[in-house]
Amino acid sequence: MSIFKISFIIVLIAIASGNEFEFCEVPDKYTDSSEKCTARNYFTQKRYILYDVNPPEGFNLRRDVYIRVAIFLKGLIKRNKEFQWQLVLPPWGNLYHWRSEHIGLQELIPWGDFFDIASLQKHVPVIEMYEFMEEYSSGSKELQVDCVYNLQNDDEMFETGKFEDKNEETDCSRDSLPYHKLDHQTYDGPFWGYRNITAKKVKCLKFHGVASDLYQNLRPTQYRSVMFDHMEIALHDEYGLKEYWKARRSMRYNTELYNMAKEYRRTFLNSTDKNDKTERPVDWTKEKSRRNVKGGPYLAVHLRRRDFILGHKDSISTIESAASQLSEKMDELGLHVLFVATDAVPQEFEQLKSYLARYKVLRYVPSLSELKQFKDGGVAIVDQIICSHARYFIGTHESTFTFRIQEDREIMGFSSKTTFNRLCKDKNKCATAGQWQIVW
Ligand code: GFB
Repeated sequence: MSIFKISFIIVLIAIASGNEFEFCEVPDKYTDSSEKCTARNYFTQKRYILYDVNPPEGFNLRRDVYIRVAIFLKGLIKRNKEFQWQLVLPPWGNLYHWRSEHIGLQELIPWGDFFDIASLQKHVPVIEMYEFMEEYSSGSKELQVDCVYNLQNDDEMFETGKFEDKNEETDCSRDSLPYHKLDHQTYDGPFWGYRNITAKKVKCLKFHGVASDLYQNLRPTQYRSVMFDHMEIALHDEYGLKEYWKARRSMRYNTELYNMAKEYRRTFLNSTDKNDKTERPVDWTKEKSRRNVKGGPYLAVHLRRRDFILGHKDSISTIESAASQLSEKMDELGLHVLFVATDAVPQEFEQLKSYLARYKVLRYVPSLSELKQFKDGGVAIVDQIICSHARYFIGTHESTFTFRIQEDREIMGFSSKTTFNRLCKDKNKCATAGQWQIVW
């Protein structure tokens, strides 16, 4: 009899007797605990958590929502070992800011195109949507999620300003709901753009509170898969604390994006990890607290334009004022090279360059093949990586794109005063940027 058959029989005996099975290998690495799992868990108790975010939200707020969900899952795994919990990564797509129409539709993009999945998995068990589809529907082309919770804000709380925790099922018959009943056990809905996914149940939830307040809605003996839509409504359990930074540190980018940024820095910015003291362990769990990173010999700015010009009138500067603030800082630091990460239209970038003719002013422009392969999301990450390696960084007030760069710099070990800086609307007349420093 083969070793596999013998092991399988031992497992069956263990299940039948209800005993703990000593050699079971459910990955305990996520639980920080030495408790053994039961054989029953391993073979039958997989449960899947899915989520989506309000469609207009941009790429970098979505990255923040991932952190909330990852910490939610980590806590769940610690607390409930009966089941084997997995987080299904919602594919990227159809974002308002991704405008490169000439490269075709940017939808159903797996996380692996932008992030390093193995790094995420060192924090919590995640799987790509396409893996979930294979695993869950066992070969069938159709897939049905057991229950969708559509999270909704409680308008009354926003009107009165009195906020209290709430988790209350509510009427789902609003016209604006994107889920529609096809028959008594089938709802269709957006489902990230997949036409072959439906839900058995859709429930609406007036919700106010931290993500872990949603544990009570999982009902794992009833549902094998649960999706939370509008997950941005759930608040962080651990904002800014150690667990937050662990989740954030696990969000290493796809290696090819690091390589593209590295090549650009070397070629145009005279910047290498060795000279800049930005060498890092490949494994994020081995990375240690430090504050001695030097950074490449350039100043980087994130100059957010487009919808921000209207949406953040009180803090967005003119191009002329931005140029004046940047040249003043470069002179103070003795830097002559400026890297500009921006969503500005080409005319605005040319205008900025014309004000800064004394300096070398650069912007990363991907080749068509790079753009086709990594899309607008990948190009934005390359911009962020380059900014995160600069000797000094100046961002845009209240932009989540800027926040993610600041976090990367905190993780890498820059002195915070080189990181938490912002452009002011009018030269030098604004409060300094909030400092969300890393906790190790
Ligand atoms: O990432 P994001 O949510 O940041 O949205 P904010 C901005 C998007 O614009 C990025 C592009 O994901 C990119 O696609 N973008 C912005 C850039 N700056 C750059 C840049 O320097 N380089 C490149 N390559 N791309 C919020 C939005 O934006 O602003 C909200 O999420 C809303 O939906 C609000 O529009 C006003 O936090 O800056």
